[in-house]
Amino acid sequence: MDLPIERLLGLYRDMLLIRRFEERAADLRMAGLIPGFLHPYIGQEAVAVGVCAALGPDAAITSTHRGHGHMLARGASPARMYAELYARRDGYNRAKGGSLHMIDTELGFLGANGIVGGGIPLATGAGLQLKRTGVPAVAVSFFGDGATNEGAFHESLNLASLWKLPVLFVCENNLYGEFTRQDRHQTVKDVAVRAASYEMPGVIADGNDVLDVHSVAREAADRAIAGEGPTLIEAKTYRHRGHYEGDMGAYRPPEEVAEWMARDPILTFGARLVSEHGVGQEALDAVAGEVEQTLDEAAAYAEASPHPAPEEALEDVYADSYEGMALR
Ligand SMILES: Cc1ncc(C[n+]2csc(CCOP(=O)(O)OP(=O)(O)O)c2C)c(N)n1
Repeated sequence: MDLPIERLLGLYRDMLLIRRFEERAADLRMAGLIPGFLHPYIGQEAVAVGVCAALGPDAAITSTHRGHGHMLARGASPARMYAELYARRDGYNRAKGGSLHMIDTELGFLGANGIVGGGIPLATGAGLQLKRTGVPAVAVSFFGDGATNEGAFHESLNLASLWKLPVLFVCENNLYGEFTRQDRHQTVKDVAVRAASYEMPGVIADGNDVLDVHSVAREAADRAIAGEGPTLIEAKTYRHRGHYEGDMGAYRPPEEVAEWMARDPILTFGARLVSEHGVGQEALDAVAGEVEQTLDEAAAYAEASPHPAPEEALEDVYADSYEGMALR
């Protein structure tokens, strides 16, 4: 798939934005400015960016506990995301979501989710709604290899296949579920083979190659929109850091980490842009400069945002009505 150079640079920029957003968030947390846990997405950027670049404006997306990358790839505001991480009033969810449960429904981003596998049935329901209303778009669920052991994964794939729903099930296989190697929690090596049980295509993508992910996602989305049903995409990738910020990852062999670090999705894509697409190093440096400026402004916005008042904790918690129906 040939993408124009501006789009390729856009993919590079989006991956770098995710990487630097999280590296800076980790520093801000160390400095005591961000409360709570962070589960870094660093190393997996090509998956979110490759998939989201294949989606139209009506797509619905569900995410995981590692959700910053998916949300930024969908085009969310880094400033409002930092404000949410800082637990400030101008954050996406007015400090009630935090890192683990950030939502932007205007972008069709139906939420990061602390429940492993929790987003999979939500995306399936969104796919049902897209099909019922005839909107030519897909619902996408991102999840990890560990989530494919959950009942919700199997129930969702079964119904999505039976009803030919326009859903992309995107498994980011980073080889570990929390601190447990994949071969200690699953009999299968390739999660994609699980698609066979539900008579849907199971496709493996190189999760460190943004263009490969993009073309696999584009094909799956085209099939889904044509009424041919869901696809299970397994993107093989690796997280560079621990399960959460602060986990030193002692359970991973250093050779394995080094091998994957050498295949860093951003460095390899940058090198390809230079060698295969004639992009100058100064153009990549300019993108990096823009990303830093965006994040400087985002952090300043978050810091300037007020803390919510204690009584605001009870706002936006319960619905007063639902589609015209009064609730009690
Ligand atoms: C239903 C449920 N069970 C267990 C947990 C604890 N937990 C949090 S993350 C995680 C591992 C998830 O692994 P995976 O789905 O592969 O995602 P990854 O962390 O690799 O991105 C577990 C078991 C949880 N949050 N929810």
